[in-house]
Amino acid sequence: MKPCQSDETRSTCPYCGVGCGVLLKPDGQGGLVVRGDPNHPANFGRLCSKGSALGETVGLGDRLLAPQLNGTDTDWDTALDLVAQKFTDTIAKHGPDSAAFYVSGQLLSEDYYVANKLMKGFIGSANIDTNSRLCMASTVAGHKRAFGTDTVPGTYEDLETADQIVLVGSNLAWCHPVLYQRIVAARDKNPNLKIIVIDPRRTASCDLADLHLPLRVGTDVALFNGLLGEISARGAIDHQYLNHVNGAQAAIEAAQADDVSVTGLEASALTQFYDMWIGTPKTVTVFSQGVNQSSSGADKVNAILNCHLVTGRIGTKGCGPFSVTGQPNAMGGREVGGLANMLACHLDIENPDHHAAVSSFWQTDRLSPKLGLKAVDMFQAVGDGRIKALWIIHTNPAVSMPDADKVVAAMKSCDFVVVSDITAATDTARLADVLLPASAWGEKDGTVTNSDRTISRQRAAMVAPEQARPDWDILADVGRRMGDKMGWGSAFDFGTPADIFREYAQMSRLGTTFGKDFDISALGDIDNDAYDTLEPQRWPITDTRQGGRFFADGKFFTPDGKARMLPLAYRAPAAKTGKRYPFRLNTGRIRDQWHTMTRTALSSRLSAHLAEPFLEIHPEDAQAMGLEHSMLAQVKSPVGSGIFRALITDRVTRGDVFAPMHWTGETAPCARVDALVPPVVDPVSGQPESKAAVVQVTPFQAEWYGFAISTGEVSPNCAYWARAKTTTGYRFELAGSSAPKDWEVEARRMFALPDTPAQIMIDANSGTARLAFYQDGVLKAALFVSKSPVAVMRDYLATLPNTDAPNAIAGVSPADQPDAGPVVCSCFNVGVNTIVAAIEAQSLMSVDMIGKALQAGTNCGSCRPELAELLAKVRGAQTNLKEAAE
Ligand SMILES: Nc1nc2c(c(=O)[nH]1)N[C@H]1C(S)=C(S)[C@@H](COP(=O)(O)OP(=O)(O)OC[C@H]3O[C@@H](n4cnc5c(=O)[nH]c(N)nc54)[C@H](O)[C@@H]3O)O[C@H]1N2
Ligand SMILES: Nc1nc2c(c(=O)[nH]1)N[C@H]1C(S)=C(S)[C@@H](COP(=O)(O)OP(=O)(O)OC[C@H]3O[C@@H](n4cnc5c(=O)[nH]c(N)nc54)[C@H](O)[C@@H]3O)O[C@H]1N2
Ligand code: SF4
Ligand SMILES: [Mo]
Repeated sequence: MKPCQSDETRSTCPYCGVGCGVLLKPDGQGGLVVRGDPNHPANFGRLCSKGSALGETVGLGDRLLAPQLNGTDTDWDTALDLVAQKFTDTIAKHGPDSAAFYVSGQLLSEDYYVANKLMKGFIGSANIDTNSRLCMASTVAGHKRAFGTDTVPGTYEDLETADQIVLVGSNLAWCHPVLYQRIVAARDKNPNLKIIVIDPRRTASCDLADLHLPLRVGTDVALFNGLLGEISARGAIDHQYLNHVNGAQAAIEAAQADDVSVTGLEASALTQFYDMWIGTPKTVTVFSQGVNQSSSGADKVNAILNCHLVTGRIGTKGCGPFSVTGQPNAMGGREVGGLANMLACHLDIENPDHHAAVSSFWQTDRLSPKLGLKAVDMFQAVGDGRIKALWIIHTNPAVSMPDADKVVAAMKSCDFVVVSDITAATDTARLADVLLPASAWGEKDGTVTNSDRTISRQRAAMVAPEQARPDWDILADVGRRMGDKMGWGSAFDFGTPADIFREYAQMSRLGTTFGKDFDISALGDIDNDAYDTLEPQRWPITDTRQGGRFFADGKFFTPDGKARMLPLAYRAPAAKTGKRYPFRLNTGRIRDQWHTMTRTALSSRLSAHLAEPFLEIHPEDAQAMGLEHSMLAQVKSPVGSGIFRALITDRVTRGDVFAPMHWTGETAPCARVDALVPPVVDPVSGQPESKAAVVQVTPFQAEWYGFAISTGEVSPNCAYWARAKTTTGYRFELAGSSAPKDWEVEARRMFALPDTPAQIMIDANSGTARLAFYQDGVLKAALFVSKSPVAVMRDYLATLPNTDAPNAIAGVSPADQPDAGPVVCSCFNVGVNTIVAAIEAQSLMSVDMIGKALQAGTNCGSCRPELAELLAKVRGAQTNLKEAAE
């Protein structure tokens, strides 16, 4: 692989916490050519499907290009004077705690630092919380309880040097794909590397698994208590290491008193798990949202840490607990103090010495003395009027917060809502009084910290369009405008991200002063050139220490320097299933979309993988309610409702259903999953229980189903619709509970094509309608309607707009043009039908053979687990992964 060329910019991928290095080159047409950075220690040149498609998501089509006041463009002075004035007036009248910032683990550390300094240090309230509350808070709490600090002990190399990797509540193949690829490569070298997946669902990550434990949702504490009891019973305790640990006896007794049968796992599977875990010293336990997003999330984390502490398996090569971060700067946010219950640099708000030191460092007498409101409480306070001025930056809470409809209502009722985003087309941005145009990833400079504490530079490869400005710059400007009147404007005199980074790095020296581990003070005097060329490096970065692992030496950051094991007992998820709500709703991610899809949905390649929101449901559950393949499922919970395409699969167990979190008011308003999730939180971490709502599922009684393609905007008016980008425009799935009187009138309205010539076939008796609209001889839009789920060749039809397509109305491809089917390999655009046909015709026997025949899976590798499943399916094994897209 070629190293960075002179015309390329070295930066970091803006998606997941793997933190891959990317090399960027403008393509001259407003896009970017993106490749993996062969010299970056996170990915060594690899990228996943989302990273590879970054270049397709930087266009200006949807960009917000000027500040807006109540939906009308304005200039920066007007917008920011108003923001500063409103926040100043609000805190003068109602006190600092009437203001709040809700920010994001996708902010750069420099953005985050300024937001935190402004709110905690000068507005004087700790009401700054972040979407990391929905993501990492349970891990932060668990780490602090066990280690006295929020620190990931190990490094990515541990995944390659381990003899066993246990994935707990982590779908690494889809959510941290480059780490998954590193594991695949490690296993090729070391066939003895064992993989265990602990997840109620059979996910793509099970492709590699030697053992899959489909435990009941929420029962991880019981499982790891079972393991701890067994470690003790088998005499596998590391007594020497226990000299550095408190609480072992009590933790073991509590574990022995717990009941592992709540996991629903068979005794033989449990024994196999115990044998494998206890018998393999070099074990890394990777955990993610199946652990964190739970009302017992912090306990789940500590249950895992207990097992590593009691065996001394921590901080050595190939060994340790490993919380993988979700967002690109989730870790940086924790370092900078982005959460409402911490100060910057791992210092504590309520510790008077820390408070005094930070006050002195920032030269402020306004530093908040108490904790602020955590995300769920914050939006409740917005709803009941305690918070009157709210600034939301780089996150979309109208979609991603639990009880999302109530969050929307809270924002609507709030006196003053500011939103900073790169687009106005989000559910949250639509609720803003003031909307501020932020520079996007490809235009921003700063630093991020990934899952293994490596700090990397993001560097701008493009110029920010029109009036867009970096988040740190907007925040600092408001800080100066407020401070000029209140006497602290100079605290925000930052000219560049390097100025902020220097101040932050200097501040981190306080960490060492107070016996904390986070310290990057060796970078405190970094000059602008050195900041520009900063190489990825793992903290701590001090005069005496660079990177490395933590805790093998038995030194912890608790008052007595010892780690703590905690006595834990299983607690069931807060909501109970019963007659009214018999199903448990699990939620999470898909391979090719990022969260609320404001960027990934701009790529037609990424949108072709799973083009529609879905509900995974077990075949027997579906059959019992008469729900058939391709029908829609109506889902109701105690707080909301939704409609999803039924995906009937034994990937989920009976009684569980799973839906992705990605769809929004913009892309499928009926399938916003967080409208169904109640605002229940973990009592220790405040993290919402996003994966364990209870719901009722029934077949949605559709009077008609539709499929549409269009080059332009479409305005559906029906109970269910879902939109996906195509190379030629959009495709829509539609369904309604009552049919319009006249399909031609409705189609012309929907496509805004009042006079365009059309081919029309309507059969009132059978309830079918087909309409294709042509302008100047090319297809502009088409609609296919039927009483049952529409059977047309969707992926073929999606390619037709803007061509002459004389037979579009047939809905099927001519015999000489086969339908490729839903995309599996998004790098080379290879569809499921093409792959199945090749496997059959060419007797392909391996994923590599598929690669040789079709290129599929040979670039980013993200689709390799699905190729393996397809292969198994065609070869007769019982798998059905691609049903999601069929
Ligand atoms: N493609 C893609 N990748 C992403 C993201 C994205 O939006 N798209 N987002 C990034 C972010 S911010 C995050 S936080 C990470 C999340 O990464 P992951 O945590 O890997 O992703 P999820 O799909 O949310 O959840 C993982 C699994 O937890 C399982 N689970 C649910 N309940 C339980 C339980 O009680 N116990 C156990 N053991 N498992 C359970 C689910 O079935 C699911 O398969 O992904 C990051 N990477
Ligand atoms: N049910 C359920 N709910 C969940 C989860 C789940 O698994 N299940 N997962 C939770 C987790 S782990 C997470 S991390 C959250 C994620 O949820 P969110 O943070 O709400 O999702 P994003 O789509 O990443 O929102 C980022 C927003 O920032 C905007 N943006 C992009 N670039 C910039 C920029 O440079 N500056 C600014 N100012 N804005 C920018 C984007 O357009 C977008 O609107 O969702 C949480 N919600
Ligand atoms: S694994 Fe994919 S999404 Fe995550 S940082 Fe790397 S390229 Fe980006
Ligand atoms: Mo996350």
